Amino acid sequence: MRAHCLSLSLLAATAAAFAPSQPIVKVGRSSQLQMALTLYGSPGSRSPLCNWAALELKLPLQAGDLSRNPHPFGQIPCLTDDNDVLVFESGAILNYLQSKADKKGINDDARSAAIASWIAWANASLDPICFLETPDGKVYDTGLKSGNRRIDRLDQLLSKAEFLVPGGFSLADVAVSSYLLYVIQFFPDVDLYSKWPNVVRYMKDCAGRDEYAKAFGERVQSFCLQRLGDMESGPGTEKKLFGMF
Ligand SMILES: N[C@@H](CCC(=O)N[C@@H](CS)C(=O)NCC(=O)O)C(=O)O
Repeated sequence: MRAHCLSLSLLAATAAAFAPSQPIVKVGRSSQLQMALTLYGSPGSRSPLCNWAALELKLPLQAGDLSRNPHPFGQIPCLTDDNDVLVFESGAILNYLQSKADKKGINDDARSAAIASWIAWANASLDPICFLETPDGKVYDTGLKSGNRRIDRLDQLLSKAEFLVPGGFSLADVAVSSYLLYVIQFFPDVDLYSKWPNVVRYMKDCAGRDEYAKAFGERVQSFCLQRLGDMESGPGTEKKLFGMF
């Protein structure tokens, strides 16, 4: 998802159907000085993954007024903090939130380095595998319908560990699982289980978290868990995308 936006692509209808029914965070007054973490984003885009990260780290986020989005290219998500901090690119936002949390807690360089590496991998390597684009940036398919040696390796790693970084769930998992979970929302017929059962187990563990539901909405969570469960049960048990609404 480098240049494209899930909500603005040919998948717009699907994204809208999955938008959380409740606002995730309180909308800040645009005239106020932004003295807190402020996220410019919208449901149906990739910005909920930043909400998910903040919820996991227990960092309060307020929603910014999109008409004042300071992103240099006018994109979302974009984050500001304490007036003079501006962060754009979802991966950079996750890293910034992690660094805020690290300042408050026990700092573990090895864990922070691993988290930053997985966040970069999700954006630079996993995204182009998950979302195949036309030259003008429209998503037309997912690379997860066929075999992929990177995902084979991911599956192998997840056969030996519950989450990506030793020490438990982290923003590495927010970054990586968000992309994988977007794939099944936008391409619900894709079967991941026959090739990558450990990845499917991992996706279920990530999507099952309360913070995932708070960020993406309970309907998204239920759909993902149902779809992943269907994959495990075998072909022919798939639910139609809108069957649950
Ligand atoms: N690589 C960027 C991609 C940002 C992006 O493509 N955002 C989309 C929404 S998901 C957007 O703002 N599209 C409108 C535009 O590009 O003008 C990131 O990870 O933050």
